[in-house]
Amino acid sequence: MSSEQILIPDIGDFDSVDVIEVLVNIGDSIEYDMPLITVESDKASMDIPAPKDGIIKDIKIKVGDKVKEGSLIGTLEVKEVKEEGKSEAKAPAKNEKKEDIEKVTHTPTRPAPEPPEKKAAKETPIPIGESVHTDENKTAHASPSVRKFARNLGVNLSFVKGSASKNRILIEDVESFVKGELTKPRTENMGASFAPIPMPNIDFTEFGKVETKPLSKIKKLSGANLHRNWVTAPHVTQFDDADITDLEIFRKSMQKEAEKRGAKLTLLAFLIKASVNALKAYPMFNSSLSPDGDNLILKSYYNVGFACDTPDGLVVPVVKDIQKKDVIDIAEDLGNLSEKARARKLKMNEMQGGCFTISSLGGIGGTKFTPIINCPEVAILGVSRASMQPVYNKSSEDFEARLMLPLSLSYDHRVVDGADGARFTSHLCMMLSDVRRLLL
Ligand code: CAO
Repeated sequence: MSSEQILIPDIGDFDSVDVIEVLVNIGDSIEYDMPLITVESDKASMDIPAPKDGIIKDIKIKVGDKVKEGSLIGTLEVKEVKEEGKSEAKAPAKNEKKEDIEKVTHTPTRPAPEPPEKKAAKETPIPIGESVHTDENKTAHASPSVRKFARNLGVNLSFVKGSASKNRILIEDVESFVKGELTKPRTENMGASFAPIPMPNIDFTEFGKVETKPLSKIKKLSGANLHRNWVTAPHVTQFDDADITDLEIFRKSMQKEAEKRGAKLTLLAFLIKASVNALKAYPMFNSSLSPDGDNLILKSYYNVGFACDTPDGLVVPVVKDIQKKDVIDIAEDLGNLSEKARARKLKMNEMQGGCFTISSLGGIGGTKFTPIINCPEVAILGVSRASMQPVYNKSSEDFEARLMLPLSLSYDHRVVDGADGARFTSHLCMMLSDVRRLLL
């Protein structure tokens, strides 16, 4: 065995390129043409292959170094040549090198060189991440070694988000993409035509100035939950209007008493009270499906979550044991929990154990909306802005101005039938329009 220096070969017109990956370690046994390092210019990335078979004795460069033709990569203990021609050391000639370079610019009009991985891609049986769109795959920003890694796993790189500079895809990105795909709910039974097609990867800067901001942790987490809940539970939304004219008069008359106890008596407190009454009347709304979908778990406790808008995103604190509380107790809990939510001081257990959720946008505006169920709960009540409406009174045979509150109840149709959905909102409306019943 003899030692030889490994140098950067002729890499064409580039004066200096960045080392973005070192693919071997000291002591590694390597074969001729195996990629040793990956370098990247502002337009392309390419692997520098081993000039001969051998063992890596030392490595003189690291990620982030700038190199050019002739820079020292390290030392190779060269293996004896047994097969004629196999370990013939040669730097790639200029015309060969061009084919190795993988363009990463998005230039669809320029035909890309025949990808050496095309044949291997054909051999890959089932790609992870929907169908393989070879054109998009080609334009993904990744080094040849990462491409090879992805190809071996059947991953379409156009679905993988790169975490390195200029969104370059690393091996770790491919690994976490695969992990994510494997934990996604299975869609085999949906049939190919129902599987979602991939989101187009649009370069918005082509149309104007843009700014990219990272999503907050809360937004990422709630987004994943909302998406799961939306695709898992077949949603139906039942609309109704509750006459809260008398309730509002009563609420205002009770405000002073509530203030003495340090609470602001809000409409939401009454809505929670009325919801618990309706949950007792229609227990299937106070249930969850067992994870295997074979049983309904009916709860004998009454905890109601409420969607709270915070500067960092949506959180859902839970008011507990409502059956033991009056409306002012509930109002106190609402005040404390909302304050904590906005100060990011909510504890985990203050967001757990909910049976039903209320999302109130009434203080902001809007006439109706369809809330997404907070699974594994089976229903959620959306509340919009109350407004004065002309309502026909059968007794007086005349229209009266009444304060009407729009309600939207989304429920999981696997658990709740349409008729029960309508009964539940009717019950709620009855409770909200008759304060005496509500406070009984
Ligand atoms: N119709 C008309 N006015 C209403 C109303 C309704 N349905 N609900 C509340 N209001 C009025 C109140 O009377 C109050 O007015 P005053 O200041 O004049 O008294 C004002 O709106 C503020 O109401 P509030 O202090 O009672 O607060 P709230 O109970 O409406 O809301 C909370 C509390 C935590 C629910 C709210 O702050 C919030 O975060 N809402 C957003 C929830 C959300 O984002 N849901 C969407 C989830 S899905 O993305």
